[in-house]
Amino acid sequence: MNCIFCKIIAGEIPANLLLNTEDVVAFPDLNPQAPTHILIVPKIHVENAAELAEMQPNALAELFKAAKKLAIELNLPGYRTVFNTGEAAGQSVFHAHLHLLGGRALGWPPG
Ligand code: DGP
Repeated sequence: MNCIFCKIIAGEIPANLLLNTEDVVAFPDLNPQAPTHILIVPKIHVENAAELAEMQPNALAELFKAAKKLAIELNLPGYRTVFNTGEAAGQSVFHAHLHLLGGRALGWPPG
């Protein structure tokens, strides 16, 4: 399967793994939108968060637990977690991933 995140999980493409558990990996986004921008990715290949909820709900919870752990480690006073679902919402990699953003004031509504 030609999936960039599956290749990172398999160690075929290098990434700075900040977390590597049974179900989840986390690494910095290549194109950061904030001083802290980490991708938290389930090891199972599913297209989006809703599919992950159907296929492996426990891994979905693990993504949010990982976000909390990383935010504490990085001393973030607050953070934003985002799933982009579908091209119209900006999804470009079709392997589910949770964006963890922080380290600056984050405006609302998002763009
Ligand atoms: P999204 O647009 O929501 O599908 O987010 C995909 C993100 O993945 C995007 O912000 C850039 C990031 N990305 C794409 N390819 C790579 C890669 O090879 N390594 C890393 N670290 N991030 C990547």
